[in-house]
Amino acid sequence: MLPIDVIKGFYTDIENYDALDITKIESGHINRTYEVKDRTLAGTYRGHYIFQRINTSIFKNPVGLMNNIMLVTEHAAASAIAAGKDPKVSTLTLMKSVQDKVYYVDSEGYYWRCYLFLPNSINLDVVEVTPGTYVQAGGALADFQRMLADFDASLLCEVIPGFHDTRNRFKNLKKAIEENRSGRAANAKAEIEYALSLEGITGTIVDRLRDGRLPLRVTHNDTKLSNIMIDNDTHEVMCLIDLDTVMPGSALYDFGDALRAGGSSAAEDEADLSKVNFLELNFEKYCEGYIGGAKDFLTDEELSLLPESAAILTYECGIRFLSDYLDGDTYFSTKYPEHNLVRARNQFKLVKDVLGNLERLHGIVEKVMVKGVPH
Ligand code: GN1
Ligand code: MG
Repeated sequence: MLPIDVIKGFYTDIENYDALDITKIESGHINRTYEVKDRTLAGTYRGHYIFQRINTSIFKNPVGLMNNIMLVTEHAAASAIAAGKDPKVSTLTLMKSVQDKVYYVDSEGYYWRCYLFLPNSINLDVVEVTPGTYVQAGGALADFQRMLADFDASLLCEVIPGFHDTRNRFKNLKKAIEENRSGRAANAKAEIEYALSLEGITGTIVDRLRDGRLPLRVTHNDTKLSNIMIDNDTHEVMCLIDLDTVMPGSALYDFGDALRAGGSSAAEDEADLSKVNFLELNFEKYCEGYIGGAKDFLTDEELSLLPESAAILTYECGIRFLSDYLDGDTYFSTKYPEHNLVRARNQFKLVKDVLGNLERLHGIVEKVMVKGVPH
């Protein structure tokens, strides 16, 4: 339920509280989301908003999280204006509350926020997914990073500390193996052995971030297709949504994670590994969109590690699934007992594909760099 005092808690242009259309949006798994349309007495729509209740059992610092979103959306809006674009479609717009914040705390202590609804928008994954979709997805990430390229990422708090610290994720895996809390380690011998054999890749990104070879940037951390909004008529990309996990980090986190999901021929929990392959065509298309939009601000070091990042981020997710399997499924929700092990195997299959094809993938990056990308 969306309490009326929450709606009244924000400075919107809603006048007609008795005739609101309120729809619960079921697609997100973490926050509670409502779409709110305000009708005039004549029945036409005026205000259109998204209200969300922040899940504070996952996001334990809602004030820091909202401060991150406020800083990032304000900066992105200013960049859009400077580039002659409409800020209201280039980024999300937060409404201020009567508590003089970008959030409202209700009488039960819940944190709420309100965004302007992106006009005439739909999610990128609701239209038919084609190779061109990956050009668009890569372009959306490039736009996001470009708008924030001159933003001081150290101003942001780490919403989930060490989220992509692959070395730390590896340490957690070793701990999970030693403790074997679920008693399932014997079922996962091959996966454990494979995971441990790749310790060498765990420092590739984080070590370079720490010693300054890679720049600290704003990362989105959830660049799946359903978090990219497009115009319902033109199908042109508008912007990325779901800014909860915006944090300081490496551009390679977002590129690698996007390919983890978007480069695969199957869902991340497909158990039949013969169906799980890394698709070079998707990699190439994503590179066209991403490099096309980002090559003027990406460093040579970042460009040189794009293929590796796909392997590292996929590996990292794989060891998180494996650790959770060994811990007894305490983090990711599962539908059957071996679900996390199946996911880990699936991710490791992709890692093998990427590591076995690094040279070809580097060739694709070079080809895209040289060819340039039609816009
Ligand atoms: C989680 O909840 P969802 O699907 O957006 C996880 C990601 C993983 C993903 C794997 C905050 O994302 O890091 O890549 O599952 N998000 C968090 O399915 O842990
Ligand atoms: Mg998310």
